[in-house]
Amino acid sequence: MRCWDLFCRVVDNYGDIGICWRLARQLADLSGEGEDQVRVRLWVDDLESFARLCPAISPRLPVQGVAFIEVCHWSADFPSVDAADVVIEAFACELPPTYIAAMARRATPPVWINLEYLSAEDWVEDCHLLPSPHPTSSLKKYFFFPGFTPGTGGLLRERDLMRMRLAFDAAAEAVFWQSIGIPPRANAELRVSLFCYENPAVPELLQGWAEGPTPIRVLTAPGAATEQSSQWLGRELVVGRSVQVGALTVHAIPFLAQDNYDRLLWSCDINFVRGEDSFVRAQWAQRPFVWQIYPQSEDAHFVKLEAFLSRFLHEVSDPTAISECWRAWNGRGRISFAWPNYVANLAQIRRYGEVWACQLDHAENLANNLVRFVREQL
Ligand code: TRH
Repeated sequence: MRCWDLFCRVVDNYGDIGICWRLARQLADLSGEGEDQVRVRLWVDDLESFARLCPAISPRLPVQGVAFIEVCHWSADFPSVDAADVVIEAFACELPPTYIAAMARRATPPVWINLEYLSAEDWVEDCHLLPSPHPTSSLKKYFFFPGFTPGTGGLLRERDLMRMRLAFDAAAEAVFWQSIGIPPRANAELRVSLFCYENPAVPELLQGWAEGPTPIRVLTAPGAATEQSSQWLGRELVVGRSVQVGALTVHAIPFLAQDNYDRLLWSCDINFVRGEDSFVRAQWAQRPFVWQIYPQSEDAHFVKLEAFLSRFLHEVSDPTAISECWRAWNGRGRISFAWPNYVANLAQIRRYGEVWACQLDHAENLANNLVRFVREQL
């Protein structure tokens, strides 16, 4: 049995803890034997944000056990603890100096890994698993890059995800809608989830939907999606209530527990997602999705966006329906011009998403890749 310490700082938003929580659960769920068995301790500096994704978390407890994981509050006065066999520093979150000293004191140095952000760019394969010596000790840190190709660390995916996704049929979907207080689907209604950063294209998209020929119910996530929808409507949206304008019904939903957010993605016809984790989950959902990438200064994020588009659309004969819509959603082009072509091709886009997810499913998942790498180092 090996002990793994996973460190997570919530910088902003939910991606940091969303990814760390998935990784912790997937590591704890590995069916390894002997030394490949994993005991996970997760250090998180912001338990309030964590509790939104996982309601079983109590923000007041310094130490608690959830889903076979020891969850510890990472407070300013870090306790004196023994360092684990494997240490994962998520997104260069900077480990406490006393913990680094404990790592250096071990007879066998721990395998120290910095988990990086996901990117579809080519350079990722060259940098994946590069070591970096620590300046004042004999410790070494490895950079572990998630990615879409076999030369990278792969993607987070539960070992039974595709089976669970397949088992989620129309009856399960109906139960899910009822559980979050959404009425059954009306005939021909298009159901859309909307999770985004502040985005100038939101009002234009809502206006187009309200004036369009298809009945659409949009489920807005807390934050920018609900706030911008409220502004467009000229009245505050109340969670659980719907407002109708023309063909559009806007319905604000609460922040869902992470597993329920997955079910939401599985249940909608189109998902607007953002950042990293919801973007990956939308791919596993096998439903058409539109990605708003995390914006960076000097438009650096467009390089990442295009890198993903060229991988994703590699085998699509006419990629413009998707690429024009995604670019417009990210500020390049008009969403009202791109949307009609997108929605006209929805059936094909959906079929293509299924093929894409099956291709990704053939690759090893991130947790298994991590365990294999650790085994090679120790
Ligand atoms: O919240 P995000 O914008 O996180 C981002 C990205 O990770 C980005 O790369 C990083 O640099 C930045 O944070 C700091 O989007 P993301 O990555 O999709 O994470 C959202 C998480 O919240 C994801 O795990 C899904 C979860 N979620 C729920 O559990 N319930 C919900 O109702 C919603 C809307 C999201």
